Amino acid sequence: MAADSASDDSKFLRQDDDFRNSGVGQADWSAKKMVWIPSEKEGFEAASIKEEKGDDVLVELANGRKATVNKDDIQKMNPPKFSKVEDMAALTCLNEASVLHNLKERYFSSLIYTYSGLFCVVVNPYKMLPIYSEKIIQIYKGKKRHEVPPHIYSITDNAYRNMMQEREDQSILCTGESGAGKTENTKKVIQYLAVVASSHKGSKKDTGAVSGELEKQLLQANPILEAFGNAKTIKNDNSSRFGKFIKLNFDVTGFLVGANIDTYLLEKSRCIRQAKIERAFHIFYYMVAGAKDQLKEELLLEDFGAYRFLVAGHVEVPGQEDDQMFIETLEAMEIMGFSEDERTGMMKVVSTVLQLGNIKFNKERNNEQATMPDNTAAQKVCHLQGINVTDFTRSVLTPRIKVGREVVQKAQTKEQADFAIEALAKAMYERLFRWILARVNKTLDKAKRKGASFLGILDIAGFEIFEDNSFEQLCINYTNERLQQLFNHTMFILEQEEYKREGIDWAFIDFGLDLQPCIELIERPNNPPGILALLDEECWFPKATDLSFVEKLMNTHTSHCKFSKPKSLKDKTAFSVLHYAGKVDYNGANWLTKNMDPLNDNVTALLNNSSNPFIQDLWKDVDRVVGLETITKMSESSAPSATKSKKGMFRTVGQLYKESLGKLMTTLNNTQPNFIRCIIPNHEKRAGKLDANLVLEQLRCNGVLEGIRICRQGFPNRIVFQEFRQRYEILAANCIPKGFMDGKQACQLMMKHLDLDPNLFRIGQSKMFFRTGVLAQLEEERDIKLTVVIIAFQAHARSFL
Ligand code: AD9
Ligand code: MG
Repeated sequence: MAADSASDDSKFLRQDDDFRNSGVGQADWSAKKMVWIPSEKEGFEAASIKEEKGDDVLVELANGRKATVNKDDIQKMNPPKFSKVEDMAALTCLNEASVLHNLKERYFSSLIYTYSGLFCVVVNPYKMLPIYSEKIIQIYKGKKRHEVPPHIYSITDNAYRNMMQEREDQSILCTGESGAGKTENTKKVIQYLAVVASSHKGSKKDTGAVSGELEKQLLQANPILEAFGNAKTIKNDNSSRFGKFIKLNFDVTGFLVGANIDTYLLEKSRCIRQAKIERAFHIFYYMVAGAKDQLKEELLLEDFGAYRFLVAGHVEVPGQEDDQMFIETLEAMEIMGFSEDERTGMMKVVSTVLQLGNIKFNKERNNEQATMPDNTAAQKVCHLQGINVTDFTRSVLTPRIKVGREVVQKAQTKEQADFAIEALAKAMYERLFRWILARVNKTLDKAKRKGASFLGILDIAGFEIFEDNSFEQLCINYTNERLQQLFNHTMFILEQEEYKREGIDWAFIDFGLDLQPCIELIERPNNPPGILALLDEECWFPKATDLSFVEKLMNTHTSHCKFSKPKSLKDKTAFSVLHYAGKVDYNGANWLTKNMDPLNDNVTALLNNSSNPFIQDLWKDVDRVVGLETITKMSESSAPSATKSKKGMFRTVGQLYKESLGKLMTTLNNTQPNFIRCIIPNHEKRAGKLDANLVLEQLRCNGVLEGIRICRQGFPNRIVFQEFRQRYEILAANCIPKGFMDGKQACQLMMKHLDLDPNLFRIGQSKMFFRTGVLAQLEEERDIKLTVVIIAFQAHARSFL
C-alpha cells in the first residue's frame, strides 16, 4: 500500500495480522475438532465434536453445554488462518456458517467490504467511517484488486482500468434491500470517478478534490433526483423510491465526457398516500417548509396541515432541515442549468399535486352522480396549471366518452371522480419526474461527444418478499431473476475460461440456465403466455377481473415447475412463484388497474392545451394515455375497445417495464459486470449490531449463497504451485528429491505421495485446484505433523540441557 496507508485510517481497511488470528486459536481448532451448529439466535454457534454415533454427533458449546445434532446440520469450521479473509472464495470450508462468521468478524472490526468471488459484499456500518476521504482515494488509484483491501473504490478503479485497457464497457450493479446502502455506494463510485477521471485542466486530481463543470453537475444530479424520488420510510430516512442506471461516458484517454441516467419504477402512489410515520417525496416538505414570501404566494402554498395528501402533516427527518434542503435543491438545479421558469414550473406541478388532494366530491342523495360543492381547490389547481376551471370541473364530473361510435357525456360517481383525481396526481408527478430526468440528461450530455466507452452503475431494489406481494414486487423480483442470471452466466464464463487456461478437464454447467424457467414464466409472450402476457390479454378481455386473470394463470400454468397455488386458498386472487430466492405468494388484487394505469383523457387534453408552456410540454404526448373510456368500462366490467391496443396507441405498464428491463439487460450483457451486494445488518438503523438471521436471509436472496453453491460444484480453492509446496511440503517429506525441481512437477509428486482421491483436486498450468474442504483437511494434517516436529525438537533440545 502507499505510504498514506500507514495512517490511522488504514485500520478501517485492513486488520493487523495480530488481530486476524484472534478468534479460535490454531491449536484449539485442530485439537477440539471445531464445527458450526445451527443456533436460533446467532444463526450458527461454534462447538467442538466430542463423539460421533451414526447420524448423531455429540458436541460441546463454548459455555460447556452439550448437545446432540444431526451430522447433516453440522458445518465445518475453517482453520484460523482464514480468519477475516478478504475474499471468501478462498475459504476452504465454503458454507453458510463460515460466510456469516467471516462477515460478522470483519463487520465488528469495522471492515465493511469483503469479496466473495465475483461479488463484493458490503455491510451497512450505520456510522461514518474514515474510508472515503481524498487520501483513501489516492491509495486505491491504479491499484489491482489484490494489492489493496476490499473497497468499492477498488472495484471502481479496476472497472475503470479494464474499460481503458480492454476497451470493454463496464457495469457496477448495486442491489440489496431497503436501507442496505445501495445509494450510498453508488454515490461513492461517482465521487471516485469524478476525481480520478476528471478532464478539467489544472484539476486538483492529485489531491482528490472535484473540479470541472461536468463533474460538479454530475454530483449535483443526485440531490435533485433524491429530492423528487426519495422519501423517508420506516426502513430508511432517505429511501430511493425508484431504480436508476447511471451511465458515465469516457473518451479514449479516460476522461469523463458526459453522463446519462435511466430510471425504473417510480413509486408514484407515494404522493397521494403514505404509511404511518412515512413521508411523501422529500420535495413536498422542502417546498412547503422552504418557500418564502413571493414564491409561496405564486405557488399558492398552504400549511402542512391543510394538505390531505400529506397524510401525517409535517413528518420530520432527524438531522435534516427541510427549509435548508429547499435552498440546496434550488441551488443544485441552478448548477445544473435549470432556468428560473423551469424551476417555478416544476414547483407549480408539485404544489398542484398537493392541491389535487384537497378537491372533494359529494354523492348526490338520489343518484350516483358526484358533485363538487366547493371548487376552491379546483380553482387553485387550474390557476397553477393554466387551464379553465369550468372545463376542468366538467371533465372530471361529466366527461365525454365514446360509447360504441357515439361520444356522450357521462356523469361520474364519487368513486370514479376520486379515482380520476388520484390517478391524475400520480401521473402529473410521474411526468414531472420524467421531465426532470430528461432535463438533467440534457445538461449531462451537453458535451455531445460520443464517449469511447462507458461505465454504468445500477442502483436498484433487491429481491422482495413481503407479507403482501403485488404487481410491483413481481416487477422487482423479475428484475432480480434477470440480474442473477447475468451473474450466474458471468461466473460460468469466467470459471470456464480459467479452467481452459489452466488446461483443466472439467465440464462446467451454465447455471444461468437454472433461472430460465422462472424468467419464462413471467415474460414469455406466448405458447403458453407468461404472467405479464396473460395480464395484458386480460386487460383487453370483456368482463375480465383480477379473479379471472388469476384463474387463467392457474389454468395455463398448473404444471409449471415454478408456479403453484398457495396452500391456503382463502384468497382466490393469490398465486405463487418459485423464485431462485424462495417462494413468493402474490396477491393478484388490482393488477388489471395497475397494469392499465388509466387516466381521465378529458383532463389530459386540457393540460395539453395549457396556457403555461411548461405544463404543455409535460403533457405533449397525451395520446399515450389510457382514457376514461377504459376506466368506465373497466368499472362496469366490460372491455375497452380492443382496437386501441392494436393500433399501439398506448402500452401497458407491464409491457413498458419488460421493454425497459430488456434494454437494460442488453446493455449490461455487453459490459463486464461487477456485482455489489449491500447488506443491512439490523432493522433499527443501529451501528455495531448484526442480526445473524437477517443477514443470512439476505445472503440467500442476493445470490451470494447461490454463488457459493455454484463454486462448490467446481474447484473453488486455488493455490499457486510455489505456495502450495512451501506450506504443505511437510506432509510429503522426502518425496521431492534435493536440488531444483519445477513447481508443477514437485506438486505432482506431492499429490501422489498424499494419495488424495483424484476427484478432489486438479493440477493446472500454474496452480493447484481443490474442492471445498480439502485444504482444511491438509491444514489439519499439517498441524499434527508440526506438533510432532515441535515435540521432537523440544525433546531433542531438552536432552542437551
Ligand atoms: V433504498 O432501497 O433506496 O430504501 P439503500 O439505497 O440501499 O436503500 P442507502 O444507501 O440510502 O440505502 O443507505 C441507508 C442509510 O444507511 C444511509 O442514509 C446512511 O445513513 C447509512 N449508510 C449506508 N451505507 C453507508 C456507508 N457506507 N457508510 C455510512 C452508510 N453510512
Ligand atoms: Mg437507495
